[in-house]
Amino acid sequence: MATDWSSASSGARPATAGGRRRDGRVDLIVGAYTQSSGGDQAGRVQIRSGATGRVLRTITSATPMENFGFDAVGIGDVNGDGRIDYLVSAANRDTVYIISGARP
Ligand SMILES: [Ca+2]
Repeated sequence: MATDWSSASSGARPATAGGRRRDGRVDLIVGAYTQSSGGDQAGRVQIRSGATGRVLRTITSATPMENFGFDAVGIGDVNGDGRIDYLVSAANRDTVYIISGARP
């Protein structure tokens, strides 16, 4: 199945989110570091289903020019809660976030 990443907005950079679903597919994490819904070029990331491309979760920066999502990747379950966690960089702040896979 081909996935259209144009809906992920500008600066889209997909990577595997880690972990494998029961159907054998892996979800994707898509960083859109120039996306501006939370502030001018604040950036955002989306977790998308590897099976359908459907958005499972969106995390949006509210810090203008942060470029959140420049790098985004699944890093396994680092806090032991059974859910895959994520590492996301914000290029213009020299900051790296570790984000829990648990829903807020
Ligand atoms: Ca976890």
